[in-house]
Amino acid sequence: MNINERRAQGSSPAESILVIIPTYNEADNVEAIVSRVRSAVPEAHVLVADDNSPDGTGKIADELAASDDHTHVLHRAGKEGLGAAYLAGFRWGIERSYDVLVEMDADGSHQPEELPRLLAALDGADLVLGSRWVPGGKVVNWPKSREFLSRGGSLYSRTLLGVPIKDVTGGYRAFRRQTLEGLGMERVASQGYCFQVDLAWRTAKAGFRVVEVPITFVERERGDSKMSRAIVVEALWRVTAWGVGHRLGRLLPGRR
Ligand SMILES: Nc1nc2c(ncn2[C@@H]2O[C@H](COP(=O)(O)OP(=O)(O)O)[C@@H](O)[C@H]2O)c(=O)[nH]1
Ligand SMILES: [Mg+2]
Repeated sequence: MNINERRAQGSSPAESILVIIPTYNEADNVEAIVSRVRSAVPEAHVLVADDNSPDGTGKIADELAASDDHTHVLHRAGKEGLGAAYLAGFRWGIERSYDVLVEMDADGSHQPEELPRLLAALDGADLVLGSRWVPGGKVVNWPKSREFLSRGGSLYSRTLLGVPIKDVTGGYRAFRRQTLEGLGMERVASQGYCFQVDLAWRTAKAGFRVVEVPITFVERERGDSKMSRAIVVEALWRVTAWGVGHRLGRLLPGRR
């Protein structure tokens, strides 16, 4: 029985949803993104996971939380990367027993208005990925260099790791809590954007159902991207090391 049938029967309460938004210097974006999420999916709760942004993002988030019982803030001591912020956000949400945990950027690239479609797809999936690289998926205003990096990064990871996912680096995702609980999150060390590859790969390897839903990714209009050479280098070496380990493990008898 799926969740809609259970709801129709009244045998289960509606699923509780937490949208986690990591922020570092997003003072120009945080208010708009929280308000768009709250309008698009009014029952969802929002957790802003801020790494003590020097531009005061955390303070703005506190003000939003003070006037809305569905908005929460997780203050972290300093900049530790996207991966660490999400892991802390997931722990916060799991402790409070949210059924669904969503990843979303603060800069408007992941449109909250598309969230209902991602959540609907969770009916037949354990992880739903908002995907730029499936039919119907798009990017708007992205420089060609970023598109090349993203498509290339997805193709490299997909081929090396053998994951059947077209957009394996994307960061607009909806996880069932049980999926996250089954991934061995305490062993995740990825800091930057290869965190997304890491989690998608773990999810597929654990045998969970992964579904890609086309999204329109819109490049940010305000604030700066945190993408850096160090992030690309980390992704490249980690994915390569995982891929080689994975392939050796399959070649050597007795090792799986
Ligand atoms: N808490 C936290 N958030 C981060 C960090 N790095 C990036 N983010 C957030 O992650 C999201 C995606 O980052 P962004 O710079 O837009 O990356 P891009 O879209 O790949 O250019 C944004 O909401 C950022 O504020 C970090 O070290 N800590
Ligand atoms: Mg961005």
